[in-house]
Amino acid sequence: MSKKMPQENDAKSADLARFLQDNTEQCLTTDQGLRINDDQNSLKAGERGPTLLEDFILREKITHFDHERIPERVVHARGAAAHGYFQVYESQAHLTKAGFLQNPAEKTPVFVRFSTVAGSRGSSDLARDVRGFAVKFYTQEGNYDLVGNNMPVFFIQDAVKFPDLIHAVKPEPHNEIPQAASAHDTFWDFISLMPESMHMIMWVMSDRAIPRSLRMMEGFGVHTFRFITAEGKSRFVKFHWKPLLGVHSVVWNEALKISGQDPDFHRRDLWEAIDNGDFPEWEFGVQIIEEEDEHRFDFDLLDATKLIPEELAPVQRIGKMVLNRNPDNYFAETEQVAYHAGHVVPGIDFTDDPLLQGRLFSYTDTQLIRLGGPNFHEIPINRSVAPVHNNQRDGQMRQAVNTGRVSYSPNTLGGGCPMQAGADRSGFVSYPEPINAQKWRGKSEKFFDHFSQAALFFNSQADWEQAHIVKALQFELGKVEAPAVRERTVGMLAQIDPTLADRVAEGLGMAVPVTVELPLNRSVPADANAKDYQPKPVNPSVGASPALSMANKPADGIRTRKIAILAADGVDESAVTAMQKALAAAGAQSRIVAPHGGKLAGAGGTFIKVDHSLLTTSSVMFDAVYIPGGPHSIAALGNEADVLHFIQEAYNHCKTIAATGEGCELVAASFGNADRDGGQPTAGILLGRDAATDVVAAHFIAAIAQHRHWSREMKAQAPA
Ligand code: HDE
Repeated sequence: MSKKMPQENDAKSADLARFLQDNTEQCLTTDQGLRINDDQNSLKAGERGPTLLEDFILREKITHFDHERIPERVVHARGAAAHGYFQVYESQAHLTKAGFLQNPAEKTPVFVRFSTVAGSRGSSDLARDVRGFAVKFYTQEGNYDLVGNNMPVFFIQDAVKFPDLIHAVKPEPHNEIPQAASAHDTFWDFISLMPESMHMIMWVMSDRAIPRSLRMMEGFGVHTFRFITAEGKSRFVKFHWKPLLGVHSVVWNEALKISGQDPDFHRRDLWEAIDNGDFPEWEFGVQIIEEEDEHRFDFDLLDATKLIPEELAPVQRIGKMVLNRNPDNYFAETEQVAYHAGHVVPGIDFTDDPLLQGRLFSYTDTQLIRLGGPNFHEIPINRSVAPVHNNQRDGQMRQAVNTGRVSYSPNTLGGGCPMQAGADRSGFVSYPEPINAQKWRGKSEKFFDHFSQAALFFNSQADWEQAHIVKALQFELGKVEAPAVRERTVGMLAQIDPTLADRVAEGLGMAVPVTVELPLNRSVPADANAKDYQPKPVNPSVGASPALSMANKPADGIRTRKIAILAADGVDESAVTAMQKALAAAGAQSRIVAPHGGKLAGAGGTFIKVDHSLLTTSSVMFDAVYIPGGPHSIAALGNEADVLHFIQEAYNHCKTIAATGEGCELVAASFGNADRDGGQPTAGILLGRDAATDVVAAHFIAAIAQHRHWSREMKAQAPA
């Protein structure tokens, strides 16, 4: 009998149980099941002798190791994923025949992978970047992949520009610098020549590109898709994911520091939340556009650089997704999962969006190089729960042992199997969209309104959000060395909003160019049949869309937020306990941060476990800070430069800071008279010198729920 390791034995559960009972059976073996006697020494000629080529055990082990890496994804290489389920609230039969959207009692398993786009597999989670939000639904009708992003639009309108975009943003080819960053010449050179990218540029320069947590991001299908009913009626649909924890971001200075402190910040946050039973949840939303309204808008529904403002087509929340299980093995699941924009089920169909159409080719092609052959659908994470029957055979790493001699259709020798389902047995039927057109290389006129929705986005942001966009552009363009690239980009920004361009130019110490050099690719003669449309100025009717601002997302309590409690020996332990209790009751997590690890001796003689020494963490790892009293504790903390920096940095990042007892003196020592701002209390600073801890805790919790206190940002700041 073979002596496989239990985890490799996925079929025979009785064998597995027996193996688990009897640990002595778990001997180390070769891949052929041969028991290994000695795994510490290679086979040698004599005590000091040369290693023998004969050592097949050594060779098997090293050979496997040499082949352990596969090509990383060309984009979205860095990711983190989780298992969960999706449930529809009520039948959507009036919109689509998709099986997983019919029955509220049915839970459809999902596997969701979040990612950054530009960085390599080992890059930081906190890069300024769009995040991938890819959901694989394992439905009874086959796998459905909604391969989206955390931003509702994209840089380019046509798939043919994708390799150019990615080449431009990736590290520059001569020196492979910079890693996971768009702040360099080639990216902005490309962008400055692509006016269609301006709307997406507003999004990636906003704080949406530096989320507080993957659990606090929206998700979007980006393209317009179709829903098809059982009667064959088609409607246009845009897909949304709305996180129940709200939509929150960090600030750029914080992102830079988190990248050093914990490059796995998002990955760890997702893992720990699921491990703690704080399961991330999103509602699934749809915007529906009737077929007859296709041309109702100023923009083209097929243009992926445009969104449909929620004020024009409300997002209907039709179901919920819960992520409740971490992967068992990163490589087997998160790395080997293969999403594809073309994995659809009956009831969901494509539109002619030229970006989407190109994606339908790309995803299978990329899996072939990444996963090594055409059988990647047999890797456990990619397997459909619906039975698979077809005449595909053979190929690299084929797992299925197909029996019989028939591998073609039509056949009689195999009883005609597998048979075509036909539409009446829910076989997939493409929507019969009528097409009567000339071939050409070009786009419709509405695609050329590049600036109106960029202006819509900018106009819809709160003051602090606009300020962050301006700063981000100053940072990115400040890293650009070629003056002409900076000028062209600022000229492009002036097309969106002259005040935006002025503010960015001021920070760069340059003037806004009076005329914008037209992008090079526009000077190329158009296809003989195509019309030569030019970029249009901002549509004067553009207003604001409140749904686009994070400031308008509903407040959502402090569930899963992380709060630092700064303490040293002699801390007032009753204050610590009262605060910990209040925070835990609100669903938050508190951590004791102290000058040393191990335990603290409280003023009353009890010991408190330290979670982090000051060396191993910093304020950027937390959402808020509490400083309890205790004269000895405060005296000790006051001697630590790291403590003062911790408090100042939390202040500068607009986080909530609370103190009780002598803790208030430490806050004052950190940045002067911080609780007063022109006689008014400073937002988010709660000092309760003589107040009961639970009273301070109630205010603290309410203040943390606001996420950040942006009014502080406009004031002069201590250096962080
Ligand atoms: Fe992708 N994209 N993409 N993309 N994409 C890939 O497929 C591609 C686009 C998105 O966690 C690749 O398996 C082209 C838009 C996500 O595994 C590749 C174009 C959107 C992920 C590919 C686009 C996305 C990918 C690389 C322009 C948002 C990660 C590895 C037409 C709607 C999925 C892979 C995961 C991954 C091609 C544009 C989302 C090369 C050609 C727009 C979330 O096939």
